[in-house]
Amino acid sequence: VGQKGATIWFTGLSASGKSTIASALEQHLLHNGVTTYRLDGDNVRFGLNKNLGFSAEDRTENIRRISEVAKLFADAAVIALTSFISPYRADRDSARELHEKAGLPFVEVFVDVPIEVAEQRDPKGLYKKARAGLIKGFTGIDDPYEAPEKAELHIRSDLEEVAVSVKRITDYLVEKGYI
Ligand code: GGZ
Repeated sequence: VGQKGATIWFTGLSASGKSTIASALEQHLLHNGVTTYRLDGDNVRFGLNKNLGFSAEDRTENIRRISEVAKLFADAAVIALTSFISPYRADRDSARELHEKAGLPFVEVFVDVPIEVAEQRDPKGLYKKARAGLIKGFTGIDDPYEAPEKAELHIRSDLEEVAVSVKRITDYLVEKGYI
C-alpha cells in the first residue's frame, strides 16, 4: 500500500521538449498527491556535476551519477523525473540495469522530434552557434544521438500536445501500478 518509487527517464535532443513534458508531468503528479523530484541540467550540471563537460566520457559520467541519484530517490519511494539528452544507448541501459538490480521500476521515455524541428525551436540559440562552429560536439549536429530501441514510451512532441503526453505517461504508470 502507498507510493512506490520509480524513475521516469526522459531522453531526446536539446529542445526536444523533455523538460517541458517532465515539468507538466510533475505538476500533474503533485496535484494528485504523488511525490516527485525532477533532476535536470539546472539542478545537476551546476551542482553535483559541475566538473563535467560534454565529451563522451563526461556525458557518460554525467548520466552515471544522475542514474545513481535517481535510484536513491526511487528507493525513497519518490517518482524521480530525469531530463537529460543521455545520447548513448549503453549509458541509458546501465541506468536501467542499476534500477532493475535494485528492484526499482525504470521507464524510458523517448521525446522524439526531427532535428529540423529542434533546430527551428532553438530556444537558447545553441543550434545556431553549433552550426556556426562556435560550439563543437553539439548533439545532433556534430555529436551522436543514439535513439532508443526499447523505450517504454515514444513521444513525438511536435505532433502531440503536452497534456496528451502527460496523460499517456500517467496512464502507463497507473497501468503498471507504479503510482
Ligand atoms: C548538447 C549541450 C552542449 C553540447 C551545452 N551538446 O537545450 P539545453 O542546452 O538546455 O540542453 C542541452 C544541455 C545538455 O545537457 P545534458 O546533461 O542533458 O547532456 S548529456 O545527457 O549529453 O550529458 C544544451 C546544453 O546542455 N549543451 N553544450 N555540446 N547540449
